[in-house]
Amino acid sequence: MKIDVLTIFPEFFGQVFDFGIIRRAKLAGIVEINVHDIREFAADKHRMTDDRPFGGGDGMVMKPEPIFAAVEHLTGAAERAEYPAATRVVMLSPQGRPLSQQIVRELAEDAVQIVIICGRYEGVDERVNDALVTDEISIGDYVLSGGEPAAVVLTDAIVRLLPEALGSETSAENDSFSNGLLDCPHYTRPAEFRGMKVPEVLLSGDHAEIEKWRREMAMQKTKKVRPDLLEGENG
Ligand code: 9D3
Repeated sequence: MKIDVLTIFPEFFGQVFDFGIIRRAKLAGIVEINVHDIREFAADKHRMTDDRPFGGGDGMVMKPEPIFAAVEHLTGAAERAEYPAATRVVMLSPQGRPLSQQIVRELAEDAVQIVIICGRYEGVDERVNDALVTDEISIGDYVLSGGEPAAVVLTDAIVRLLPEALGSETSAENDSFSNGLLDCPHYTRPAEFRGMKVPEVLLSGDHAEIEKWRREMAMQKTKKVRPDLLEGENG
């Protein structure tokens, strides 16, 4: 898979994709991640990426031309209708569909190339959404200063699902949300720490009882903090 991030703050990403599973996936050739400065695609002499909103109002709007030029350069197609098969262009914005593990799974399974556009200012010229974007996504109901942190979240969630990215040490099938429940608590040595004891059942060696306990704890935790997960199809 190829992931291309479009941003006016390329330095923001620094070494953020150079650790853990993402680093390993890159080294194994499972994913290629490139960050591009939208300014590099601005044709005017001041390399302007934003301008004042038609109709008035506060703040600035990201101009369409540099984003169209960047997406065309990266996908080889001028508009959504002409993208190569399995190309997705994601707009990260507060107006998007809330990100879920289902959306992450779909992108990880279907996409060969994902272009991620990080918005800034008050917004992006709507013609970008109309002609280029295949998926407009929000990462939740809180206000960020731009799409960059969301691009890190989305990239991380996708890459770890790519076949062979996780390796043998762990499995995406055991994740919270893939079974619709939050995870159970975990313990390691020492068996007693500052008077706090590890639950007896985990020391018992009775694997059937341990499984039962873990399922019960996961259910209790989910009921308490995420009852919405038990109320239907959410992941
Ligand atoms: C004035 C109205 N605001 C829209 C709700 C303006 C505005 C706030 C924040 C415009 C852009 C932003 C920057 N946020 C993102 O680009 C963003 C975001 C977010 O703020 N929350 C959750 N997910 C995302 S994905 C991109």
